[in-house]
Amino acid sequence: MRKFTADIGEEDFGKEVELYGWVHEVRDLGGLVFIVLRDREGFAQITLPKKVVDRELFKRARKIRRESVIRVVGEVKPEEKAPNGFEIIPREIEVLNEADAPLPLEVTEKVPAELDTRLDNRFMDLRKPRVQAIFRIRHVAIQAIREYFDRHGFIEVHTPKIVSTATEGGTELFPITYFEREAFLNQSPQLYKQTLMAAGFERVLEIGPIFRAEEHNTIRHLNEAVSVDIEVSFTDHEGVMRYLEELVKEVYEKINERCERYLEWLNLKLEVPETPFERLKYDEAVEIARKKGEEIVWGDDLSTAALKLIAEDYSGYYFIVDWPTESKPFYAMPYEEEPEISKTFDLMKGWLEIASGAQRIHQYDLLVRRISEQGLAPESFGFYLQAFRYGMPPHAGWGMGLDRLMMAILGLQNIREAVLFPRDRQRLVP
Ligand code: ATP
Ligand code: AMO
Repeated sequence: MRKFTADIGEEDFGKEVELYGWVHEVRDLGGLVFIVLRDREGFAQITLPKKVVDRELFKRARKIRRESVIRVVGEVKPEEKAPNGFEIIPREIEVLNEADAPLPLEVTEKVPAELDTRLDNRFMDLRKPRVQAIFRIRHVAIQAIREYFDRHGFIEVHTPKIVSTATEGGTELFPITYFEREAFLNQSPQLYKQTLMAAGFERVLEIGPIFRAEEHNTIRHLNEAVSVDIEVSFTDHEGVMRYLEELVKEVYEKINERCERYLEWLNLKLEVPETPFERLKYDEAVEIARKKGEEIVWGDDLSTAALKLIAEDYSGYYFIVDWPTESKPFYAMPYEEEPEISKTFDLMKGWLEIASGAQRIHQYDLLVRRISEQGLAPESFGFYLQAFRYGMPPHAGWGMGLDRLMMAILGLQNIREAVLFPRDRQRLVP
């Protein structure tokens, strides 16, 4: 019977199983050959005592090159010294695809490799259980996000990724040629998810790529990232912050429930964060950084240096709320009684920004004014503005970088670790 290595247990002792996988290691002790087979769920020891197995098979087995793909049929025997307490005495080993030598990268991790070398040989790097684990956990995180929002009455949508305008400030756009016209890769589904509020969907979720022409090379910026976006009608910024903190907590819980093996491969124990997350006002955050010696002009975004100082006091998840209106995009709702600050928030984990969101302006006139005040041309927002003229409900929403969330949950040192094939200034392949 075909099995994954991890599914083999006591009930299989004395029975024959069929395994498919890669040759992780071959140890040749003369009269005894061990092949460590690796599949997507773990390892199995294939043991070939010269005196027991077929002679032809024994001769072939000791020559199989590492990372070749094999099929093994054999009997499961209890063996205390083998990983997981069993070994397979093979009746048959079929090489389905032989690997070349030398290998471009060590899957056994006996030799450490630079991140660049790993990313250059990503297919091979991804074979490492520790690296596989990241993506198995990322899968569960996405599952948890979908389940959470499905339960809360959201519908999942897909909006265009080829667009005609910027939404998050004009400097970080990738222009493309769209027949006779100039177009761009979308920075955020912002305008479309808001437009869907005018369409009456009330609660939407999108999980999709965003593109930003970030020039700098940092451990937290990608040029292509995956963003989890929501937009909700008849609520304010506080309403969507509650979804966000509850969601983050639930993602941790579901990972703990469903990813025991993968957390073990990463040598990680996840502590579920407590909700509600603390709300730190922008003004208070500025004060903390200033007291620690950082010069900050009120109204500016918080620099990485400032955020690192703030994170000395706030190491877990927390919100920075009530940002200066001028530091946030045009669609953010200013407080009525104090319009220089806005109903906005960033979700932080220590110094790392995970998400940002706001209550939105839903009044046409105010929106046009804010677009102009930010030095943008209302004419280029035609389809978007139109949606505000014929019945736009009050609404709020946020966007969360999925890659950043994974970085935060798994404690990864570089965002590229959370992405299969990362795109950065230097990297367009693989
Ligand atoms: P987003 O870009 O989605 O708003 P972010 O976390 O990428 O979120 P930025 O606005 O890009 O945040 O940057 C946050 C702060 O970090 C800003 O003050 C910015 O000047 C600073 N920053 C950005 N890139 C770098 C960099 N490469 N090195 C140091 N500081 C940086
Ligand atoms: P913002 O520009 O803050 O907000 O982006 C939302 C979240 O997306 C992630 N992110 C990135 N991740 C990796 N690499 C990047 N270059 C990158 N840029 C952004 C971050 C960030 O917090 N329209 C608003 C959201 C909203 O208000 O609904 C927006 O795009 O985790």
